[in-house]
Amino acid sequence: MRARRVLHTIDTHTEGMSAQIVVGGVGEIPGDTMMEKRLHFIEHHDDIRELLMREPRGHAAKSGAILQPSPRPGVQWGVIFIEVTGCLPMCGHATIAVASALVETGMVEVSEPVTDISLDTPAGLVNARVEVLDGQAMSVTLQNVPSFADALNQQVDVPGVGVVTYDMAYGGNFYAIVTADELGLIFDRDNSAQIMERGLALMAAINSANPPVHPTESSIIGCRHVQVLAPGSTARASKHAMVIHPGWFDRSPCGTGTSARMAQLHARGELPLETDFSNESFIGRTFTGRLIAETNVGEKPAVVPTITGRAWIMGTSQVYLSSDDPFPRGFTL
Ligand code: PYC
Repeated sequence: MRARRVLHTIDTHTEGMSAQIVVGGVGEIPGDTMMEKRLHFIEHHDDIRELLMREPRGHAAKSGAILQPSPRPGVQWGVIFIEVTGCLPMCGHATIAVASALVETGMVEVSEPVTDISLDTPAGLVNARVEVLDGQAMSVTLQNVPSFADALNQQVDVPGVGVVTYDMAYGGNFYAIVTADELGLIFDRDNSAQIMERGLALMAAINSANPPVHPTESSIIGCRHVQVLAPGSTARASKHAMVIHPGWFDRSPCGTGTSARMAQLHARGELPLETDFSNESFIGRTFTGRLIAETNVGEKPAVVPTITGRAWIMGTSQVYLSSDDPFPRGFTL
């Protein structure tokens, strides 16, 4: 075997959702900000994402992150997020995984009972407060990027469903938030194929009729996540199925989706600051969210969310690409 590429990774999951964290083998990606690095990576190195996320090394719901030096002075690490979806501006479950892995492998200075890690993401600065016990990361609380309700009570005609009312909110990615009832869905894992199909149909309709655009970062555009709310969801405890482009469900409760949901509830006057909010994933795991401040993003009123969850290290890998491998960028079926 002759390796064309060798990547060193820490393999984790956050409440059931994979995050393969690349800690070596990529080199330094050019850019004066993490957003510039992300855009450079998308243009010049997307083959690395495809190699790891697609089959045969990845699968249809794989996710990960690439560690980089942060261009901001004093910030410990920069992160580029890689998913089957593409390179997200921010990913909460992967950030929880990164913070846990940095602590448990000694890649940051660890203090007990709490270690604070500053992380530079394409969407902005994130602080990860890790609760540490005997060297183990027991939970991580992220202070996420400012999040906002972009537009409430929007309507769009969804082929095969009819006119659907939804809210659009941002928590590091844009989320269309809709009830299962509104899409005519029975909320049940046995019905996941229909939830996926209608969620993707709503996403496509929104992107053709009224795609969201971030008010201060024009490269963050379009909706690739649909949060389908289960009946009985409230402003204190919500359950959802997260439909993600091009066709997978988040296994975790979704950090950026929880942030967007809290911003939506706050804009509706239903979730005050300093109040716990529990968000349950399609597989029954939860993150606890909390809004800690109000702010603005451009002209939009926004909130600062925190998200608490836990990740587990599953192993480490050396991922090889042989020089004669017929699938250097993997494949999808
Ligand atoms: O946790 O933010 C998140 C996330 C985004 C996509 C999958 N997970």
